[in-house]
Amino acid sequence: METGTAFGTSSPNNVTLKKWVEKIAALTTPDQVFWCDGSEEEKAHLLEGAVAQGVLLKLNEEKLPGCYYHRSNPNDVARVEQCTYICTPARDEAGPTNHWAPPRDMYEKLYGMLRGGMKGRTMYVVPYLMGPPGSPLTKIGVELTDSIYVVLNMRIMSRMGRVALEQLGDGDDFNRGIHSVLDCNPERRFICHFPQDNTIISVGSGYGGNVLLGKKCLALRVGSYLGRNQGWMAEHMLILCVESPAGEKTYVAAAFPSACGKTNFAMLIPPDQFPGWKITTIGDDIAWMKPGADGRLYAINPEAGYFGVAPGTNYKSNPNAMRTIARDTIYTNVALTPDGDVWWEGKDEPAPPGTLDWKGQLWSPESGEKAAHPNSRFTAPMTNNPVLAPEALEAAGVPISAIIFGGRRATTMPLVFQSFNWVHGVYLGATMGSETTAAAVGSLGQVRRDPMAMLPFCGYNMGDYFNHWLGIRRDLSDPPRIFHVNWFRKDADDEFLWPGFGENFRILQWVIDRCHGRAKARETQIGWMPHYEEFDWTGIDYPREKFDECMRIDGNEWRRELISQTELFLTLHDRLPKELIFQRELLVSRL
Ligand code: GTP
Ligand code: SPV
Ligand code: MN
Repeated sequence: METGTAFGTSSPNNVTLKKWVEKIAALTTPDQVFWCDGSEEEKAHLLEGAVAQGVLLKLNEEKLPGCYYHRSNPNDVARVEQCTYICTPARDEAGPTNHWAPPRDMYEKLYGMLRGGMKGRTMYVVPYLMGPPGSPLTKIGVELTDSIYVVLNMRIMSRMGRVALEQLGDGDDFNRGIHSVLDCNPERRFICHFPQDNTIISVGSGYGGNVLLGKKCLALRVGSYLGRNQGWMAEHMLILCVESPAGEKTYVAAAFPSACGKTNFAMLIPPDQFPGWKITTIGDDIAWMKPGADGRLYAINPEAGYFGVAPGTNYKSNPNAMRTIARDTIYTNVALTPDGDVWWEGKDEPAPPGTLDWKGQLWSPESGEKAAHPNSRFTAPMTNNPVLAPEALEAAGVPISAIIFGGRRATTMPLVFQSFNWVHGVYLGATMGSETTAAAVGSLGQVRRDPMAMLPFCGYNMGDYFNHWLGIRRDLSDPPRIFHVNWFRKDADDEFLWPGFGENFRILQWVIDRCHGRAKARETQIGWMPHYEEFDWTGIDYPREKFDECMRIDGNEWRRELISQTELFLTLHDRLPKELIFQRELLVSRL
């Protein structure tokens, strides 16, 4: 084995880590092993290499300083839930909502595929932290990968390099992640988790959530398993801070399924009619939460960057995201303009002639195809965000006052309502439904149950997960209030009934006012709901009739909703907490 460059040659003294890296190198037989330190010099070196290999294309330095462009294999553009496994000794531990395989069998199969799999390539050793350095919630991971694209993305999405090795010291408590693109064959694509071993193995993909192992694999699937055992929660949630003109800060976490508005909500700009109000971002995708000594629920964002949906992002819908991705960003599967700029459906200006689509083909609006893949993404450091909350960088975490659940629902679900209490709120999360999106391979626009937006991400039995949610309440003397929202309800003409984006601030304001005991609500069959008068409607033409339509509880729609919820409960019957069955009965009798 050679170490052909001055970069990447210095390995740390940690014996456990070194032995494991040697073992995997012996299995995968890369041409060289490259130890990442996370430095600026190393970044420049890696970028140069990625461009030379054609993995990345340098974008227009004047328009997009420090930005790069990547096209993935067209067969590899989203998460693959059917190839994602939770490998626990007993099938029951993974539960009916996860794919399962016995660890022994899966290790054997994966090691077989990995044998010699990195021949001719470099194996990068990527040490990283999920969470701010020094936070008691922070976890250490090491990802071994043969993808330079993964290294450069992990560098943005996590605290990568020396900082992680320093926190590890001579310890052996780190997540072991192995990733190889192999030949990027969908038939040989597996994303496997071994929660008991704190190990992840991902083969056959080079895309986002399948391969940035700190994100969905560690921070959610393995994280949720660790959290259950250690008394904390790993959730698919954004975290934001609402600051009032008087300087009052309220922290809110919200779980919306993939491509259902977390990044947008986390960076929201209040409408002009609310001067002095400010939203700052703590996180846009993942929250780790733990009850504090004061009985409140504290949250950190384990990530350091945003891997966000490009289509639909523009200076009107999300100006803060546009500013965040104006520099030092990697773009994946968007369209490329002739002057080295990027484009996607729903960007501010139309695409200039000569634009190439995400597959590299000459594109025009008449082609009838999308120029950018619907799941095309940007990877940007969170420190680029003009409204980054300073708390995002601090180890202590923020006390959460409200948890919001929300799905993408054309019907049934009103714009906003509040749960009666914690158990009812857990029921709202547990029974959440949402239409499927391009974030995962499969059919689009089908309503499915996606409990707490965690269906693809819960690393153990979903029934036990609900129990964990209920149990956390015991450590909270001041629990967050729980709400449900739906920005996506449609009218008979298939138009959204609610303008969404920045206007969501109006809803958020009612939510925080409820938390502080300042806003009124009426009791309905499904929860507490606001009156039209509760909102400040200045600056927006939103008549009462439209609001009523958006808030309507339709008996027939709720009948279907209950049947669909019951199907999930039947699937989970043997571990479903009785509290949730009672909640269902109460709802039926109220309806
Ligand atoms: P993941 O990164 O996949 O977990 O997604 P996310 O939840 O962060 O979703 P994101 O904020 O990126 O939004 C996904 C899509 O929904 C984008 O195309 C947005 O433009 C659109 N969207 C976000 N918020 C709203 C809203 O309030 N109303 C409407 N109609 N669309 C929205
Ligand atoms: C999601 O699908 O929820 C994402 C994108 O946040 S990925 O990291 O690809 O899973
Ligand atoms: Mn996500």
